Amino acid sequence: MSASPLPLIPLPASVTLTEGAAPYRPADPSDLHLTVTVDAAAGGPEAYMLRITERGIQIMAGGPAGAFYARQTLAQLEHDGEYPAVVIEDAPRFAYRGVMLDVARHFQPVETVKTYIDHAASLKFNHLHLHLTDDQGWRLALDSRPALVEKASTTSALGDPGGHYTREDWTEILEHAASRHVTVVPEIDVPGHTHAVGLAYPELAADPVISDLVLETVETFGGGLPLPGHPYTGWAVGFSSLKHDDPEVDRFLSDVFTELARITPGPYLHVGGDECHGTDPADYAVFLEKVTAIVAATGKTPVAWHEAGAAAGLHPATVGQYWNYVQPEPGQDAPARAFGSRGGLIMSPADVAYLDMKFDADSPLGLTWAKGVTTMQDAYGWEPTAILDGVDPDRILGVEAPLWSETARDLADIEQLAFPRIGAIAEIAWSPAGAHDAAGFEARTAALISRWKAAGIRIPTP
Ligand code: TNX
Repeated sequence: MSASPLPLIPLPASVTLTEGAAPYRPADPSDLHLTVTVDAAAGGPEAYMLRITERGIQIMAGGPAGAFYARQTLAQLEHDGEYPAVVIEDAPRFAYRGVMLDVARHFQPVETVKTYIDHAASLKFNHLHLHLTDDQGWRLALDSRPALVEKASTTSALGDPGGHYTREDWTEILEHAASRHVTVVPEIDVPGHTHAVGLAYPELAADPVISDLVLETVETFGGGLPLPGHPYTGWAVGFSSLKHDDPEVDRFLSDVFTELARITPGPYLHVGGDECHGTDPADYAVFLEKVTAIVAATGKTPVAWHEAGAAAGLHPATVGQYWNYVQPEPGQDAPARAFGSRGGLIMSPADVAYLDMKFDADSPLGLTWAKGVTTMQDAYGWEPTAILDGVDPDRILGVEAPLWSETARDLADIEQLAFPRIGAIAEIAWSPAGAHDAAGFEARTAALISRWKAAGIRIPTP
């Protein structure tokens, strides 16, 4: 079917309403007469079948994640204590369905991260990428390098207070994510976006490179120029770099990524690699080759922003994360394409998938650099396998919606930027390619918005 009359996002692979059957109304809302069977024969680990009859609810799932997703679907189907009589057979299109939260520009407390995990998991996302370090702060305590949070975590962008996650906080986030079948992908961004590292280890940091882009950003948004040894609270990018050809930097990378691997259960460690405008391309390539080799040696799979694809000797297992546009700018597609023959690609085109772009020109929240305002139609109207010519669709691992936090100070800001566009990315990530249907999606979104609001989620009123 092309459009579901039911308020389901993401749209399941198959929805069949049982003709003539009355909705199911459990006599006792706390007892749904629910049977759950988990059996690999029911499909992949995330697949499920959900059958609702007048007598009760039956779930058959390929694995515990599938049973969890069946319950998310069930929650969207409930209306005034009733459930439609329906048979749903469902499985995801993409294995990697991610959201990203930037907790470096504005630190976010554990509770906020947990709530965002809940929001994402309810839409069947299964990865949370945490951007843990940037020029403005280092947010994860590491035993091997305690000075990082001691000296470089106390402030945020706009001069707001900072913060960091202790090891206990980190465990709490990981456990909460796991309980929602969400894998955490931690990012330590190198060699650029490292002004904060210089607060703790001045000897590792190269001098800031003040480009025209930096001057322009400071002119438009304020925040002043970055000064070595002083916390940076603006949001210019591309001025900082770790040194090259310095054995102390190698030791730093090895300490940081080895410890990160030890405290992270998931398969991926993100090494960043974006916007190194002040770094010589040859030095950049050597750096990315080194850091992806360090990560691979820990047994984890490195992930890097797509610029890193230009480095010929990148570790061959490295996954690329594409963040240029749906129509790639000249020179952006070649490095991204190079991941087709490495670890594959996660697609985050900035003009459609960046939840920190403004949803409306008048809102103080959000940025506009990625082709201005990103509407719901923009967020829904793209095809992840059609962006990079010459990359086999099988090499597209999935989709991720980043939310950078230059303007997002707290959960209310995050929710207003994310909702309802996060639903569009969820559907692109989960639903079959052929099921996409803008009119149906709009109707389903309208139906869900009132529920999201009733659940306390802050959603901008159009
Ligand atoms: C670009 S996209 C960045 C971030 C900014 C973001 C703001 C990418 C890999 N880097 O440093 O926060 O724009 O939208």
